[in-house]
Amino acid sequence: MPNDILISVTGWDPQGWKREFSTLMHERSVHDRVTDDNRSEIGYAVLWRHKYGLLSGLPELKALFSLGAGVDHILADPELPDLPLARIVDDNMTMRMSEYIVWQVLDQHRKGRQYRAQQSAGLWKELPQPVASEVTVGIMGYGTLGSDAGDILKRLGFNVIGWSRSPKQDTNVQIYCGADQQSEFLAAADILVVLLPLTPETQGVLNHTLLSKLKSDGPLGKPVLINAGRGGLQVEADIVRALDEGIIGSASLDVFETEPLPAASPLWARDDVQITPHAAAASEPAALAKLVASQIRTFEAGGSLNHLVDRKSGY
Ligand code: NDP
Ligand code: OXD
Repeated sequence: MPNDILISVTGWDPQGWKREFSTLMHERSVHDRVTDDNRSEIGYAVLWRHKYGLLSGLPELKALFSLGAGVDHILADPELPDLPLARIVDDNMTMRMSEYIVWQVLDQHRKGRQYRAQQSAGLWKELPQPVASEVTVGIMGYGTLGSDAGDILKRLGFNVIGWSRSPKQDTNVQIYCGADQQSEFLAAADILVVLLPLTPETQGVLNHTLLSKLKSDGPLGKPVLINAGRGGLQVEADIVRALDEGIIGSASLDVFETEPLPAASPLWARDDVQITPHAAAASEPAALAKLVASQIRTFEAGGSLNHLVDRKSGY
């Protein structure tokens, strides 16, 4: 039965992934391109921003794997075959994302930007500092990544709340749910952390109207935005406007409407915006190839794939 693996990635070097899969699954071939010779041998496709249309010409394809937690880059393929699609849920990735979120929350909370500016100016001046328990971190998208970051922030003493699509029973934080409770959630948040997937429902959700609903008189002064979900969630012109109008005080952005962020973007020059190049939680071949290889082995033994994407909801 055809069971070769196709690795189709853009923006990343495929060789590290090819090496890992070749070592873990040495009984089969691993390809980084489709040729007339291998087209009918490919059983599985491992994807990160693959070339759209590529998968529709593979007659023996049985399952698709995203090399990231997000799958918007796969679902946007207009010729995507109707096959099971699994995404990454892995401790290595979760830990990396929680590191990023905790780093940004603490930097914003402890006034890192202001102290760095003071150091540049040779200024010795203590700034007022609320204790963490006075600050509410609202996490939009309380799934795998959001809930792990939430747990750690809670242990650091922050008041954590979450927003998700469906209600949650067994969380140790207050969860607001759906459009009905969004305004109440936003009005309670001093720091808004965004870890939503990009779906038709969430596209452009971080706009001026939403940012205007954040708590305006919290212990940090102005509210803070941290987005590590997807660039398509945010309207960058609205973020710039909200910063200029003092609706938000600063932003940490890891993801952008267009990546790499174009040189002409007004975000680059702002000292109230902290930019990282979609680096919050890198996909590490050594860790994640193991997960995908074990999923393939389970699938071939007749078991079910974990972390399957629901195409209807888009995540
Ligand atoms: P999950 O699917 O585990 O969690 C997604 C959360 O978002 C869930 O709580 C879900 O609600 C909620 N959600 C989805 N749609 C809506 C909606 N319309 N309204 C309200 N809540 C909604 O995903 P992960 O936590 O694993 O990953 C989240 C995203 O993080 C990825 O999709 C990806 O885009 C991004 N990411 C970014 C990285 C980076 O380096 N910058 C790295 C890894 C991921 P419910 O619980 O009810 O389903
Ligand atoms: C992901 C990402 O979705 O790195 O995993 O953005």
